[in-house]
Amino acid sequence: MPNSLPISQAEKDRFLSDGYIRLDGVITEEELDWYRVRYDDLFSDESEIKQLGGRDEQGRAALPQILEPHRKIPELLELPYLKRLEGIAKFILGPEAEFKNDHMILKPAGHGAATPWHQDQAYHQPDSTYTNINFWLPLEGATVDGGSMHYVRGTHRGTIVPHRHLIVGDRQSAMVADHQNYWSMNGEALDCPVGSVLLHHSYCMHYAGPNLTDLPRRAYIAVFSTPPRPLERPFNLPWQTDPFWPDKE
Ligand SMILES: O=C(O)CCC(=O)C(=O)O
Repeated sequence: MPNSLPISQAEKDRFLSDGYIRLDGVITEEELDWYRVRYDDLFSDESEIKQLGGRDEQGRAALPQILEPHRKIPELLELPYLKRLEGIAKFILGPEAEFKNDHMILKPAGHGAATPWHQDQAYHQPDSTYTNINFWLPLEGATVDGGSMHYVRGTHRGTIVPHRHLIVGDRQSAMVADHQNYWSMNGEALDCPVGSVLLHHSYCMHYAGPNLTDLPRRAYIAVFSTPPRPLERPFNLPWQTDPFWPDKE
């Protein structure tokens, strides 16, 4: 892997203008192999898994997730891949950008469900504005049929739209933005070849399709951010305090 950052000025400008981008040649096969082994180890421990998408009619986990894998495997933070991401994050957001957290979302072969359209900002504390970049790495690459990501251009420059929980009353379940069809009509789907990574801004509206292939889609997501900027008037994000919102209205 060359020492120079795998991002050009033109790619940075496109990220700032669109709110998302694909970068190629960010991780080697050898590094991916390291992740693949740890990934499967973590998912073999049922007690670590959170259910982002509940279970399907056959009782299978639709969207299993591991939160903060670096707490289980601290070496993750020392890997050259994460150092590379840190360099990219600083290049885009400035020297204050640093690692914030990570998670893993598995879409099991053949039945991994869609991750609904949402903004990551819907999960964040309402008293601050966050500028985060999610680095979305599918360990064997991802096609659109295999559950790759979709984005709506320019949405990172807007505000937080209303959200609710995918499963009413279940705080573990995914956030779902209002008007899913509208976002689908305006979204762009991106393939992500092996070794590439997709980046999106925390206000960017995004979605990942169901996994229709016979291979699992194993995504490792690392988040980098600048310090949150406190707001004089906090947002009101009722779904954060009331998992039944807006069904009780
Ligand atoms: O991997 C997925 O299915 C969704 C990822 C996502 O929503 C994110 O990285 O913010």
